Amino acid sequence: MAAEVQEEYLHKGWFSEINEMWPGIAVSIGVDKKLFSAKSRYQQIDVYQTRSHGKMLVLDGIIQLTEQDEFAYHEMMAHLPLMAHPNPERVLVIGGGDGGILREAGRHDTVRRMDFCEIDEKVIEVSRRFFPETACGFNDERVHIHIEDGDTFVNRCKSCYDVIIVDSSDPVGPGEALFRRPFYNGLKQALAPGGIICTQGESSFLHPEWVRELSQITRELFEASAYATVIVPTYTGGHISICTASLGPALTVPARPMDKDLQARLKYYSPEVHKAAFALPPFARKLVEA
Ligand code: SPD
Repeated sequence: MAAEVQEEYLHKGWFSEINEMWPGIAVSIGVDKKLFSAKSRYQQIDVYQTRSHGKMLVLDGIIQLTEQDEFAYHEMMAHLPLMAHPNPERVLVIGGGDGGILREAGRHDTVRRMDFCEIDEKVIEVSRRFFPETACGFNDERVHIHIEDGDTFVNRCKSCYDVIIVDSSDPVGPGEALFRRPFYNGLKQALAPGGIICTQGESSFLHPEWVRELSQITRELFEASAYATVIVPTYTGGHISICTASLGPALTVPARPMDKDLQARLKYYSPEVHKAAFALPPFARKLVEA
């Protein structure tokens, strides 16, 4: 039914993110045409030319990024953990075949190696073709690509990384295992002393159950954990949460000053935004403390 309604809207020039994950609510974006559509081994991949937000990447009917506002999500997912670490050298990025997190992580001079693990090679290929300004992250010579399930990859690593960033899709389809306790155990083991993880944490408005679950898991496993929020107008709800946890001190404030040249290139992250992002309204604070 949802697919039929979605098709009907498409004929009228609107992509509508109708999905059982957020019943009764949907973001709609005006589209000029579908630029690409294919089914990979794992998921349906579509690229649209929107009327107002540049090109848009959609996986299994869910918006992953638009060229106009992807910077907000990618900057916060990368710079929150990297700035909370005093000297991040070894970074692992799981998921996010568009390369946006790699682009942002690569802006840090301290970073010496970035391992990148993505289950669906096709997403990388499509992103390189249609989103060169996001996928430029793959051109960094510090990046080592592993086409593999993140859960399996992480279980082979022991004390390897200063920062691990999990840019997953939603907990339906290939991303589901990345929201479960065994995966977080694996992340913990893969961290070097003082290491930090940062994962896509859904929304306190739309998915309180996932926020509660991830908060409980990270609180039990790590020394410190905290939830942040980033505004992303083209995600349903207009925002998304970021789950962070550390084997070291609290990560709600930057651990070092930000390089001035780096700050000048950013559009969303700043040390002030870092601190503010962790301030939660009471209903959300209750969820993360439950
Ligand atoms: N509800 C959408 C969640 C998408 C999270 N991943 C985005 C991938 C961008 N690199």
